[in-house]
Amino acid sequence: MQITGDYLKSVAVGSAQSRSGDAVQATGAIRFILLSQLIIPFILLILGVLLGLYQVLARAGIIRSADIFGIKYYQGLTLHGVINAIVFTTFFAVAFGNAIMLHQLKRPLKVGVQWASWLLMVGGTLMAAWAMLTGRATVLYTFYLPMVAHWTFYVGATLLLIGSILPYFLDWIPNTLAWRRENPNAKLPLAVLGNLVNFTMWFLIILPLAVTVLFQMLPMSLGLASEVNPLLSRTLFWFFGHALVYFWLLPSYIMLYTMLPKLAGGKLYSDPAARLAFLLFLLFSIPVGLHHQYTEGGLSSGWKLWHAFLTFMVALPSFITAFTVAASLEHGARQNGGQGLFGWWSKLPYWSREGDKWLFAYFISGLILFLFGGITGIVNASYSLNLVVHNTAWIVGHFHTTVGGLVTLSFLGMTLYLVARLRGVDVKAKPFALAAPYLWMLGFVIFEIALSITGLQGAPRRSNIGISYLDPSNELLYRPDWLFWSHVGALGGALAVVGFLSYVVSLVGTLFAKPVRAPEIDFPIAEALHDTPIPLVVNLRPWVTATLALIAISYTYPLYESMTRGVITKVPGYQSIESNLVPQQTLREQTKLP
Ligand code: HAS
Repeated sequence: MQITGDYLKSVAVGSAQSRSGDAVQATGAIRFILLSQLIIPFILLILGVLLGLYQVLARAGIIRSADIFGIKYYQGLTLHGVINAIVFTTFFAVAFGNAIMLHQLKRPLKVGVQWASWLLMVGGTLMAAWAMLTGRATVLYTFYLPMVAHWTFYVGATLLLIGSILPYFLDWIPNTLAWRRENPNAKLPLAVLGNLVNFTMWFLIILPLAVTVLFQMLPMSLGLASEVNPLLSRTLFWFFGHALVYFWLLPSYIMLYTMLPKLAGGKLYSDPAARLAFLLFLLFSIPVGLHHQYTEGGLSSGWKLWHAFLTFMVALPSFITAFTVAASLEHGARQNGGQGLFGWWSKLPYWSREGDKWLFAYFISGLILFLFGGITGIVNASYSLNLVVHNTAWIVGHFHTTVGGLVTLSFLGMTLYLVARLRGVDVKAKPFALAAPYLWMLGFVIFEIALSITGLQGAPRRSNIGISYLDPSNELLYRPDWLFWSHVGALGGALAVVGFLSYVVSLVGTLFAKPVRAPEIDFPIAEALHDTPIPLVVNLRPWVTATLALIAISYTYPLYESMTRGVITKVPGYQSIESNLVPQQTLREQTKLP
């Protein structure tokens, strides 16, 4: 079927199963929009990744200059976090969502909607990028108050988020309803269910963020308000901020459930288990935000404990995923001739260059990193253990094996895959494409171990410790015991960057290769081994109702407490970076022994 920029009538096809694997051709405006939704964030990601290298070298005390190419430490940290964790992920989730809906439902996307979404996202990103690059927004990617940025940062972020939700309301929901009318007895394709769950959650969490941005951050930045309640801002931010991590994760889970089993040579072990995992994410992803605020005064411990309990519940769908994915891998490996208790591990296509099998390397490397990310996440979630690791380098290790691990690797792999399909070319420089995820994984395993150790030793996060605790000339603060592992962490970070550069070689080669076939969208969708229909996981509606109820139960009182017990702070409004910076020399002098 050809999907052009114009509206096309859908084709009647038998069932959801028979659709999977059918390619749709992509041309015109939709092809341009999809390709640019993948390429624009990738270009920004190059800057984001290089600034990550700067962070790790600066923190280890290997670079001690006040800035690099004019970019100062917190400015670089903000760019690194916002580009990698917000811009790259959001653009990818929309592009991938569009491609999945097109491919699975075989219904066209509306060109007007897609252009509106594109313009808002690109325009918003440019505004926020201007604020960050000119030093007017050094508020980090967790931009809650009382830190203040220039108003363009907030407006830019708002436009990006509005643009990202438009396709959900104006394309995907109408297309799903139309598909449902045509196929009243068919099961919604699994990838479509995962995508709809993800963007339903996305919509629900954008709302609390919008409240703090529109009613607290913007008025403060513009100097229209002179007082603010930072506790309320943080509670609203984390209402958004934890589910945000599952907004990053679910596109990866869609790939793990629907594509990885086929690449491994087998079938998805259980379709109902996969559906249950997605629906449990909807239920438990949002009412857990207080686990970021365990140490925050003003919120009572009973509610923090409730959120801690729900945080353990949100780990459940990942445990289900670990089991289902492992079983699917085993099934695939045994189809390839694998035998014995562990002997089948050798029959997986770790290094295969055949067809699309190179993509397997991205998923398996991501899964191995996610084992570390999952374990450290469980530690973070524990109310008492969190006191040991909160605000330390440990947390940085955790999120570089989750969002920086499975999420980034699967997004990079799928970007390369889709760019090749949408351009009608074969993936170029496959050995580089294959080496990239393994180098990245090895780098971040080393990085994770090193940062976990320095975190347990007490090394803080969000701090340029290279010019304080790791500066031997600083008699008061110097911590030689942090030095070794900080350098090991820098080595890990550098190795991951080498992996990324290897990926860049393949992506750029693919981007400029001569087309050999018509552009298309196709995915290696696996069939399910166990596919018994279970009514509990077929209908979204009861899950959405239960989700809303659980959010209301979990957030009504904490929000009331934040409003009534939060300390109201006087604020001067936005001030330029120069007036806020403590010169490096002054910092050194302030911390010298008399
Ligand atoms: Fe987290 C902080 C708890 C998952 C991201 N998290 C963060 C921050 C980020 C982040 C960015 O409770 C920092 C925010 C900031 O800047 O302040 N997190 C959890 C828990 C989970 C979890 C319980 N986090 C994620 C994911 C993220 C992410 C996913 C990004 C995508 N996190 C926390 C807490 C904090 C936190 C506290 C606040 C800490 C503080 O004090 O500030 C769980 O969802 C994790 C469940 C995962 C598993 C792993 C399952 C394993 C699988 C792999 C199987 C492998 C196979 C391969 C099959 C249970 C699926 C085997 C094959 C072979 C060949 C071996």
